[in-house]
Amino acid sequence: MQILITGFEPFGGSDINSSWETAARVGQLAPKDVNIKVRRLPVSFRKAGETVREILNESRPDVLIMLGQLGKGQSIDVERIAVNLMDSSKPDNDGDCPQEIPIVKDGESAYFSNLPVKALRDAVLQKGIPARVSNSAGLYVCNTTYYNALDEIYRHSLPMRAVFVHLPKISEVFTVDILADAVRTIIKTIIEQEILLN
Ligand code: PCA
Repeated sequence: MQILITGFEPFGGSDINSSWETAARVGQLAPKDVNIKVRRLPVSFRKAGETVREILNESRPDVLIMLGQLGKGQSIDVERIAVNLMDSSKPDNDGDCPQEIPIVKDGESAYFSNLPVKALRDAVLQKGIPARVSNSAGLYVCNTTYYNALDEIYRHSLPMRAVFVHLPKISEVFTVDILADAVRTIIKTIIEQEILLN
Protein backbone atom coordinates (compact mmCIF):
# COMPACT_ATOMS: atom_id res chain seq x y z
CA MET A 1 0.00 0.00 0.00
CA GLN A 2 1.24 3.45 -0.95
CA ILE A 3 0.66 6.23 1.53
CA LEU A 4 1.54 9.83 0.88
CA ILE A 5 1.90 12.14 3.85
CA THR A 6 2.18 15.87 3.32
CA GLY A 7 3.27 18.53 5.80
CA PHE A 8 3.81 22.26 5.40
CA GLU A 9 6.85 24.49 5.52
CA PRO A 10 6.98 26.98 8.44
CA PHE A 11 4.85 30.13 8.15
CA GLY A 12 3.85 33.22 10.09
CA GLY A 13 7.38 34.03 11.24
CA SER A 14 7.89 30.67 12.92
CA ASP A 15 10.92 28.54 12.05
CA ILE A 16 9.24 25.19 12.60
CA ASN A 17 5.94 23.60 11.57
CA SER A 18 4.69 20.62 13.58
CA SER A 19 3.04 19.15 10.47
CA TRP A 20 6.34 18.82 8.63
CA GLU A 21 8.25 17.59 11.70
CA THR A 22 5.57 14.93 12.22
CA ALA A 23 5.40 13.89 8.56
CA ALA A 24 9.17 13.45 8.48
CA ARG A 25 9.11 11.40 11.70
CA VAL A 26 6.31 9.10 10.49
CA GLY A 27 8.16 8.63 7.20
CA GLN A 28 11.14 7.19 9.09
CA LEU A 29 9.15 4.39 10.71
CA ALA A 30 6.60 2.89 8.36
CA PRO A 31 4.37 0.03 9.52
CA LYS A 32 4.92 -3.33 7.76
CA ASP A 33 3.72 -3.68 4.15
CA VAL A 34 3.28 0.04 3.84
CA ASN A 35 5.25 2.31 1.61
CA ILE A 36 5.26 5.86 2.93
CA LYS A 37 6.27 8.89 0.90
CA VAL A 38 6.55 12.29 2.50
CA ARG A 39 6.30 15.67 0.78
CA ARG A 40 6.60 19.22 2.06
CA LEU A 41 4.13 21.78 0.73
CA PRO A 42 4.50 25.55 0.39
CA VAL A 43 2.29 27.82 2.48
CA SER A 44 1.08 29.56 -0.66
CA PHE A 45 -2.46 30.13 -1.89
CA ARG A 46 -1.14 30.51 -5.43
CA LYS A 47 0.99 27.36 -5.50
CA ALA A 48 -1.24 25.11 -3.34
CA GLY A 49 -3.44 23.75 -6.14
CA GLU A 50 -0.77 23.07 -8.71
CA THR A 51 1.61 21.55 -6.17
CA VAL A 52 -0.85 19.12 -4.63
CA ARG A 53 -2.34 18.06 -7.98
CA GLU A 54 1.13 17.44 -9.39
CA ILE A 55 2.16 15.37 -6.38
CA LEU A 56 -1.01 13.26 -6.54
CA ASN A 57 -0.65 12.54 -10.22
CA GLU A 58 3.01 11.76 -9.92
CA SER A 59 2.82 9.39 -6.95
CA ARG A 60 -0.81 8.07 -7.19
CA PRO A 61 -0.98 6.93 -3.54
CA ASP A 62 -3.78 4.70 -2.22
CA VAL A 63 -4.10 7.00 0.78
CA LEU A 64 -3.29 10.68 1.18
CA ILE A 65 -2.86 12.03 4.68
CA MET A 66 -2.37 15.78 4.74
CA LEU A 67 -1.04 17.37 7.91
CA GLY A 68 -1.15 21.04 8.92
CA GLN A 69 -0.40 22.99 12.07
CA LEU A 70 -3.17 24.77 13.94
CA GLY A 71 -1.48 27.29 16.21
CA LYS A 72 -4.16 27.31 18.90
CA GLY A 73 -4.96 23.61 18.55
CA GLN A 74 -5.13 21.47 21.67
CA SER A 75 -5.99 18.18 19.98
CA ILE A 76 -5.58 16.08 16.87
CA ASP A 77 -8.28 17.52 14.59
CA VAL A 78 -9.53 15.19 11.87
CA GLU A 79 -10.98 17.51 9.24
CA ARG A 80 -14.26 16.40 7.67
CA ILE A 81 -14.77 19.18 5.10
CA ALA A 82 -12.90 21.39 2.65
CA VAL A 83 -14.75 24.45 1.31
CA ASN A 84 -14.29 26.36 -1.94
CA LEU A 85 -13.14 29.65 -0.44
CA MET A 86 -9.93 31.50 0.37
CA ASP A 87 -10.13 34.30 2.90
CA SER A 88 -7.41 35.49 5.19
CA SER A 89 -6.43 38.28 7.51
CA LYS A 90 -2.77 37.22 7.47
CA PRO A 91 -0.54 36.90 4.41
CA ASP A 92 0.79 33.55 3.20
CA ASN A 93 4.52 33.00 2.54
CA ASP A 94 4.21 34.86 -0.81
CA GLY A 95 2.59 37.85 0.88
CA ASP A 96 -0.84 37.04 -0.60
CA CYS A 97 -3.94 37.68 1.47
CA PRO A 98 -7.03 36.74 -0.60
CA GLN A 99 -10.43 38.10 0.37
CA GLU A 100 -13.42 35.80 -0.23
CA ILE A 101 -12.11 34.27 -3.46
CA PRO A 102 -13.21 30.82 -4.67
CA ILE A 103 -10.41 28.24 -4.92
CA VAL A 104 -11.88 26.73 -8.09
CA LYS A 105 -14.12 29.01 -10.16
CA ASP A 106 -17.57 27.39 -10.51
CA GLY A 107 -16.31 24.42 -8.48
CA GLU A 108 -18.31 22.44 -5.90
CA SER A 109 -18.98 24.48 -2.74
CA ALA A 110 -17.42 21.80 -0.53
CA TYR A 111 -16.15 18.25 -0.40
CA PHE A 112 -16.20 15.67 2.40
CA SER A 113 -13.26 13.45 3.20
CA ASN A 114 -13.81 9.96 1.78
CA LEU A 115 -12.39 8.37 4.95
CA PRO A 116 -14.42 7.64 8.13
CA VAL A 117 -13.36 10.62 10.20
CA LYS A 118 -15.05 9.49 13.43
CA ALA A 119 -13.34 6.10 13.36
CA LEU A 120 -9.98 7.83 12.91
CA ARG A 121 -10.70 10.18 15.81
CA ASP A 122 -11.79 7.28 18.03
CA ALA A 123 -8.61 5.35 17.31
CA VAL A 124 -6.47 8.32 18.36
CA LEU A 125 -8.57 8.85 21.49
CA GLN A 126 -8.06 5.20 22.42
CA LYS A 127 -4.34 5.88 22.49
CA GLY A 128 -5.01 8.48 25.17
CA ILE A 129 -4.27 11.39 22.82
CA PRO A 130 -6.85 14.23 22.66
CA ALA A 131 -8.64 14.16 19.30
CA ARG A 132 -11.79 15.49 17.67
CA VAL A 133 -13.58 15.71 14.37
CA SER A 134 -13.51 19.26 13.03
CA ASN A 135 -16.05 20.62 10.58
CA SER A 136 -13.92 23.51 9.41
CA ALA A 137 -10.29 23.49 8.31
CA GLY A 138 -10.45 27.31 8.20
CA LEU A 139 -10.11 29.41 5.07
CA TYR A 140 -6.32 29.65 4.98
CA VAL A 141 -3.81 27.57 2.99
CA CYS A 142 -4.61 24.22 4.68
CA ASN A 143 -8.22 24.34 3.52
CA THR A 144 -7.09 25.46 0.04
CA THR A 145 -4.73 22.51 -0.25
CA TYR A 146 -7.32 20.04 1.10
CA TYR A 147 -9.97 21.35 -1.31
CA ASN A 148 -7.62 21.02 -4.28
CA ALA A 149 -6.76 17.43 -3.34
CA LEU A 150 -10.39 16.39 -2.93
CA ASP A 151 -11.38 18.24 -6.11
CA GLU A 152 -8.73 16.28 -8.04
CA ILE A 153 -9.87 12.98 -6.49
CA TYR A 154 -13.63 13.46 -6.99
CA ARG A 155 -13.44 15.15 -10.39
CA HIS A 156 -11.31 12.39 -11.88
CA SER A 157 -12.73 9.53 -9.76
CA LEU A 158 -9.25 8.67 -8.55
CA PRO A 159 -9.07 5.45 -6.47
CA MET A 160 -7.62 7.37 -3.57
CA ARG A 161 -8.70 8.06 0.02
CA ALA A 162 -7.80 11.37 1.60
CA VAL A 163 -8.06 13.16 4.90
CA PHE A 164 -6.60 16.33 6.38
CA VAL A 165 -5.43 16.36 10.00
CA HIS A 166 -4.65 19.55 11.89
CA LEU A 167 -2.00 19.13 14.59
CA PRO A 168 -1.20 21.37 17.55
CA LYS A 169 2.15 23.11 17.79
CA ILE A 170 4.98 21.03 19.22
CA SER A 171 5.09 21.47 23.00
CA GLU A 172 5.83 19.54 26.18
CA VAL A 173 2.34 18.04 25.97
CA PHE A 174 2.38 17.44 22.22
CA THR A 175 5.88 16.20 21.46
CA VAL A 176 6.80 15.10 17.94
CA ASP A 177 6.69 11.50 19.20
CA ILE A 178 3.11 11.89 20.39
CA LEU A 179 2.02 13.60 17.16
CA ALA A 180 3.75 10.88 15.11
CA ASP A 181 2.07 8.21 17.25
CA ALA A 182 -1.34 9.76 16.49
CA VAL A 183 -0.64 9.79 12.74
CA ARG A 184 0.65 6.19 12.83
CA THR A 185 -2.55 5.22 14.63
CA ILE A 186 -4.58 6.85 11.86
CA ILE A 187 -2.60 4.93 9.24
CA LYS A 188 -3.06 1.61 11.08
CA THR A 189 -6.80 2.23 11.42
CA ILE A 190 -7.16 2.90 7.71
CA ILE A 191 -5.30 -0.31 6.92
CA GLU A 192 -7.15 -2.45 9.49
CA GLN A 193 -10.56 -1.33 8.34
CA GLU A 194 -9.65 -2.27 4.77
CA ILE A 195 -11.43 0.77 3.61
CA LEU A 196 -9.49 1.17 0.45
CA LEU A 197 -11.28 1.39 -2.84
CA ASN A 198 -9.37 -1.45 -4.42
N1 PCA B 1 -1.29 25.57 8.82
C1 PCA B 1 -1.95 26.59 8.05
C2 PCA B 1 -1.26 26.56 6.71
C3 PCA B 1 -0.03 25.77 6.88
C4 PCA B 1 -0.18 25.11 8.19
O1 PCA B 1 0.59 24.27 8.67
C5 PCA B 1 -3.47 26.42 8.02
O2 PCA B 1 -4.04 25.89 8.97
O3 PCA B 1 -4.11 26.82 7.04
